Parts: sequence; C-alpha cells; structure tokens
Amino acid sequence: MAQTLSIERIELHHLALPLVSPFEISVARVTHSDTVLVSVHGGGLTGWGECPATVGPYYSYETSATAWHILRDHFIPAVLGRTVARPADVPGWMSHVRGHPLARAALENAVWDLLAQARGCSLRELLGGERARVPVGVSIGIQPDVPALLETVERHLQAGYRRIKLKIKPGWDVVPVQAVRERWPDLLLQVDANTAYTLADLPVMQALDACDLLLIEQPLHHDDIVDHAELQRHLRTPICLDESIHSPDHARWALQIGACRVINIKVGRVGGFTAARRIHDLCAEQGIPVWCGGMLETNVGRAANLALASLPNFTLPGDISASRRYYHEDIAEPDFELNPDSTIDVPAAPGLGVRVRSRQLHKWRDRHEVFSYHVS
Ligand code: NPG
Repeated sequence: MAQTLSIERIELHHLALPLVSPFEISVARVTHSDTVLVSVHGGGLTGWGECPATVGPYYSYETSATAWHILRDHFIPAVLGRTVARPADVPGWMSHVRGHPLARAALENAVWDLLAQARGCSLRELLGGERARVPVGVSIGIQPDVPALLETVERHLQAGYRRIKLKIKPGWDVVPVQAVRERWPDLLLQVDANTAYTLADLPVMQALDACDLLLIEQPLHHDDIVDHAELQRHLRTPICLDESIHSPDHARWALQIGACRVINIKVGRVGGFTAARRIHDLCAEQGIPVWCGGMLETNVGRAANLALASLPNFTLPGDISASRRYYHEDIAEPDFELNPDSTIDVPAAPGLGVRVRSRQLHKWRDRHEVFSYHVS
C-alpha cells in the first residue's frame, strides 16, 4: 500500500539570482535566474520544485510573473488540502487549466520530491531511473566573435566536457560552427537555433548539415512541426525538437510526420515528470533517442533533471553542467561536480537529494507567499 500524505501548506518563493556570466540565445540575453521555487509541506516533510521561467516571454510565453499568478490563483487551490498517494495523481487535479507547463511542473515535481522522501527513496528510484551517473555536456551562448568562441570551447573542454552545444542565430551560424569543427574534428558537437530560421534558410541548414553535427535543435518556429518535417527531408543530420514539444501528444504527432529524429525533454516545458516520463517511454518504443535540456536551473532543478536523465532512453548527453558554471552560491547544496568522464552523479539521498540553504534563500528571495490548508 502506497504511503499517503496530506498537502498541508504550499509556499512560493521568487528569487533573482545573478548568473556567473550572461547567457545569450537567439531570442534573449539572460543575466540572472528569475526563478520561482515551490515548496510543498506535509507530514513534517518539505518537497521542492523549480519553475525556471525567465523575466520576459522569449523562450516560452510563460514568465515568472505569469507562473506566480497561475500557481497562486489556479494550481495551488486545486492541490492544497488533498491527500496524495501517487505523484501521477497531481496532473489530473490541475487538468482544468490550459497551458502554463513551467508553473504546473514546479508544483507536480515538488510533490514527487515530497513522496520520494516519505518513502525513503531517491527521486531517481521513484521515477524508475537506472543510471547512477549521466552523460552531460555544456551549452555555449552566442559569443562576440570566433576567437572568443574558440577560447570558450577550449576552456570547457579543459574542464572535462566532451559534448558541446553552440547557440546559433542568423549571422552567427555556419562560420563559427565550421571554425569549431575544423579545430576539433572529433568533437561531439550540436547546435541550437531557438526557432531563429525559416524554410527560406535551407542553404544555411545544408551548410550546417555538412559539419558532422549530432543534431540541429529547433531551427524553425516554436509551434511548428510541419515545416520541420519538410526541412528534415532535406537533411542528413537529425533535427531535434525542443520548443515545439509540450506534451506526449505533441511528441507523438511530431514523430508521426517525421518532424524530428531526436527529442529534447525539459521537465518544465512538458509540464512535469509524469508527462516527461511518457514522452521518454514513447520515444523509447519508437527507437528515438532523447536527452535532457536545461534552463539554467538552480541545484533544485538540476537535481530534478539528473533524476530524469537517469531513465534508460536518455542516451545523448544532457544540458546539465556543473553547479559552478551557473551561480556563485547556489540556493541548494551539495553542488554538482563534473566527473572526468563528462558525467554527473545522480543524487542517491531521499527525494531530490539536495537541501535548500536557508541563508541563501533569504538572501536572494524578493517575494514569498504562504498558502495553508485549514479544515473548516
Ligand atoms: O545549461 O541549463 C543550461 C542551459 C542550456 O542552452 C540551454 N538552455 O534554449 O535550451 C535552451 C536554453 C535556455 C536557457 C532556455 C534559458 C530557456 C532559458
């Protein structure tokens, strides 16, 4: 019989945490984490979930402000006071609300952490993950020029990363990618356009196709799959979808029409672990490799990503770098370190396996709200 818990209290915490260095993608320049953490309290335990939304609606239509509003006014009232036996019950309680997957995932994932702790098992075990360490890479934002890019790649290779992802956009694509490929002919290399191109850019895509890349991530529009299917027909390199996939159905439709050959799973983008695991399973059945994306999470979200990436079909390296790449003093401990074989250990302690540092939480928190359940 599964152990049940009452969800007695939920808290929202907004943090503005400066990044070690700004991160530029085709649609935005991120200078700090604008994250909303959700803590769910019950049975003397606390579970944590992270909503890695950004200040503006660039990568996604969600922002930290919309996430706060949707959590406070819609998701929390639907979950507070419930008795939970299985984390997979949570999506059903929130299914009357459309969209807002980043907000939705933060609350569902906090319940996963809570229940894993209640059962004394790691989140990895509760999810059915198999590996104790997972292969990882590093994602390099758009750089001022090619020499700066080569130096940055070199630095990350020296740190031990064996897979590099380059952010691209029109005007910063074939030349920098060729420069990296020429310098490191055997490097595991992939690119991410964050939706910056259209089908009219086929010549650029064909030039990238000649660069021996692992994959080309989300070259076209964020809610397209039809044009991606057309583009994939012209390329040898697998297209990987990120922004276009918000649910198991999106993944099924994209695969059905040949819009991609790889999927990036971000637990936030797809609305939580239940959906993320379904996409993983669907892709495994169809022989489609997946990998774990990152959204500059704190150690709370990073621990969640590592647990997810321990599932067996996460065969490509994830965008999960060592903690020191992101924040000088993370909100949770312990920090994650890179192993010499370009892997990171999946936490084995109960739940997420990280502990929020209350000093850091108070230092960086600029908004906080508590929701308690009172039996009337
Ligand atoms: O290491 O967490 C990381 C960053 C990986 O490139 C990365 N994330 O488009 O996938 C992306 C990008 C991103 C960053 C997306 C911030 C949204 C916000």
